[in-house]
Order: sequence, then structure tokens, then C-alpha cells
Amino acid sequence: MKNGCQIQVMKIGIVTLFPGMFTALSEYGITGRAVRNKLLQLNYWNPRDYASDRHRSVDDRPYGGGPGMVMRAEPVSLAITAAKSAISANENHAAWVVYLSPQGKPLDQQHVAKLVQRQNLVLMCGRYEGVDERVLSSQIDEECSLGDFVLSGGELAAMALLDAMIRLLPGALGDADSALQDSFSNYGEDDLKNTNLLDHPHYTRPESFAGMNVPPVLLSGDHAQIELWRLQQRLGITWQKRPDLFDKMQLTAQQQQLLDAFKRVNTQTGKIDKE
Ligand code: 9WO
Repeated sequence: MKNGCQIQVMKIGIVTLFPGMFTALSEYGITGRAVRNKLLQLNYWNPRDYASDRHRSVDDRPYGGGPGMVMRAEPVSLAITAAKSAISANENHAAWVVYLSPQGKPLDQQHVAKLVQRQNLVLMCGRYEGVDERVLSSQIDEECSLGDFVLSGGELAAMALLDAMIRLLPGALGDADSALQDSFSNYGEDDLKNTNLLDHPHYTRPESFAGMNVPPVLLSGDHAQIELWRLQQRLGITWQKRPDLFDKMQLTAQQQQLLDAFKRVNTQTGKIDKE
């Protein structure tokens, strides 16, 4: 087993009305392999199982009126409590409870890395128009958002967050991908070199496709030149596509030179965006 030397496995409780959705994560690709190799434990807690009334209702109409339904406090509260106590049964510190919603703090790679370090998490997935505020205010430690858009529930957001976290677990990326992980392992406050730059373009065979050729430097075998070209592309593409990220960066003299050369060559071609 790959985690033979690992001290503690990451434990994640997921509070959801639709645990079956998470097979998209737990049965496919890198995330599926991580779950099979027991790099993390996923446990599901369905508020439906904690609904005590005859109809096992998990939702009710909103006080004050209006359209839609609200997740009832009692079943959600009991499910969160069960998830927390299952995780912290033989741990010294309690699980950190995250609620996924558009009202949350926008997630980024650095925050994902911080969450991974917590080891014990409960992810609360809302449905309908939301969750009774009294549960949120008393049982949620942190509200996180993927961005300014509304989904039908928190599950897809929780899966996206989980995917991003699982990739950071030691051993989650296979040997073929582990070099890639190296470039993301330095996510310190000011390490803008890797995480705050967008990726460079990628090419594979054939050398010529639909009249478009692979940049010659990538065929040169000169690995120092290739790394310089890739860094230049990352700088240029970040400058072109994400001025908000770019403005936070401090460029070295070499990076500034690479970017200046990029700007001279790429004179406003606006390649991809065809609004
Ligand atoms: C639904 C709705 C319908 C009519 C009027 C207002 C409404 N608001 C909502 C709504 O926000 N529903 C949420 C669905 C309740 C919490 C869980 N849901 C959710 C999470 N949708 N989108 C997210 C989400 C999470 C993280 N990042 C981006 C979106």
C-alpha cells in the first residue's frame, strides 16, 4: 500500500442528500485511484436519515414567504453532528466544517492547500434555496465559493474542492504526474512563481496539424531553452488573460525581459476569445 508510511489518512465527512453523485469523484481517474488506495476516507451523512417525522422531510417552506424550499434545521444539524463525531472519535481536534455556497469566500489554490493541512473536514452540501440560517451560524466554520454563479446544490462544488485537495495529497498523482505536483508544492504566501501563473500551451504529435505547426523550440531538444519558452508563455498568457493575477506579481529582471519579448512578438492577436 502506497500510504504505508503515512501517519494519518485524511478523513472527510460529506453531508448531502445525494451521496450517489460522489461516485463521479470516487470511481474515476486520479481521485478514484486515491480513494481506492485509501489516501483519504470519504463518509456520507444524509440528512434524510436524520429526519424524524413520518415523511422524513428534509425541506420546508421559507418563513416570510417566497418561492422554493429551505433545508430544515434539525436533520441537517444532526447529520453534521454525526459527521463530526465520527471523524473526531479518536482524534484530538474537531473536524473543520465547510459550507459550499456562492456567499462564501472565493477559493484559490493557496486556500485549497490550507484546507488539505486540516486533515479532518466536513463538507456541507446545501440544496433547494439554502439551509436554515441557524444551522449555518452555529455549526459552520467556513463558507467557501468556487465563483460567482449558482448551482442546483453544493455537491458539484464540494466535488471540485475535493478534487483539488486530493491532487495535493502525497502519492495521489502517479509517478508520471508527480513532477507536475512538484511545481505546485511551493504554494507559500509569496511564491507567485508557480501557482499564480497560468499554464503554458501544450502540444503532442503530429508536428503539423491543420496547417499549424508545433513551436520549433519544443522540437529542439534544448531543455534550458524549452523551460525559458514555457516560462515566457506563462508570463505572457497571464498578462494577456488575467490582468488581475498579473498585477499582484513581482517580476524578476529575467521575467520582465521574457515578458517584454513576448509582448513584442504577440501584437494583440487575441487568438482564443472570439466573442
Ligand atoms: C437558489 C435559488 C432559487 C431562487 C431564488 C434564489 C435562489 N438561491 C438559490 C441558491 O443559492 N441555492 C443554493 C444551492 C443553496 C446552497 C447550495 N446551492 C449552491 C451552492 N448553489 N451554488 C452553490 C455554489 C457553491 C460554491 N461555489 C459556487 C456555487
